[in-house]
Amino acid sequence: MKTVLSEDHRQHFPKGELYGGELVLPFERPERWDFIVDQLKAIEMTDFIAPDPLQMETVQKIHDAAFLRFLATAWDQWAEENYKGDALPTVIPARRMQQKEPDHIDGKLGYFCMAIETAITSGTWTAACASAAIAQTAQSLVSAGERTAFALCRPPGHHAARDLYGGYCFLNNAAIAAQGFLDTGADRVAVLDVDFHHGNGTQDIFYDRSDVMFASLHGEPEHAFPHFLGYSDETGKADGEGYNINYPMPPGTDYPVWSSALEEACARIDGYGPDAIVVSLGVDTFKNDPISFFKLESDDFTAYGARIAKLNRPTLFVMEGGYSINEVGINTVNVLEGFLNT
Ligand code: OKP
Ligand code: ZN
Repeated sequence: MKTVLSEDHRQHFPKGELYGGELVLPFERPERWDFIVDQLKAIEMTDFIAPDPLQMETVQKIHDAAFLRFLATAWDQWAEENYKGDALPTVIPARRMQQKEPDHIDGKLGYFCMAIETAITSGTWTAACASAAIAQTAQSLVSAGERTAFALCRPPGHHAARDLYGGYCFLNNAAIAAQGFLDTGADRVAVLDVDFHHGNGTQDIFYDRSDVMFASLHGEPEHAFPHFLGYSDETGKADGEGYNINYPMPPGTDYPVWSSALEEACARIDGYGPDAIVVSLGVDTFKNDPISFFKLESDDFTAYGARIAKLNRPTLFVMEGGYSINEVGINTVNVLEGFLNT
């Protein structure tokens, strides 16, 4: 199996994440990547390759032009203000306010965010583009006939919508990969999102489309980020009706419960008959994850990797979350091993 990766992810490392009223060391930090790479090296089942240059045409099918312009220029605009810290939003267009993109960077940050914990730094755009290029390159390997590939994306992507960043995400790597499959001849693509958090961005991007099915297992919005999407009655609209499937689950959910939801999701994906599957692979379902509330054990990751393999479709794994630093590598690689050994 090939793993696509780049050192450019280090360019995104905010000094702080807004959490519990403090700026704390970001949960989503470069060290996560090191633990995953170390574990990939230990299993000796993967070749490492660098991404090809980013193909912006595909990115432009997923994200709005104004949003891409904002991300590309946000840091420079912020720097002109001579603020002391990284770029964080302060004001958002809440209910009954105008939804118009302002000129001032303080307004733009709020206009384009879906959550305010995530800072933009001087290297954020470089890292986000590299992350998307990784997903594209790994997708093209699978489109060219590889059974699977691993896109070791960082920063993650599934909270990013057409015109929204936040929840540590800027460009929606999984959505860009799904679009890449369609542009390379696939008729139908399924995105299976196993990250603890609901993939609101991916859902929103494909909500009115039948060429991408989105299935997500996640913490109930009543209790878990992103709080404002991910209910089970969100089933898609227009052409997309019936192609969006959410499995919200309560605090304390363990593998017997989680895996029965996975079983249902797999049955739906099987019935859909996709030409390719994109797995939004977050391992923050782990019992010791510091910001999540599911109770999966490390061996459970191997088990569900094997279950995904039984779908027997070309499968791309795209890295999302996972914040229990010491186990993020083991749990991620367990999924890949479970898949490869099946
Ligand atoms: C990104 B990904 C919990 C705060 C949550 C943001 C979480 C972003 C998760 N008290 N803050 O889906 O792993
Ligand atoms: Zn997550």
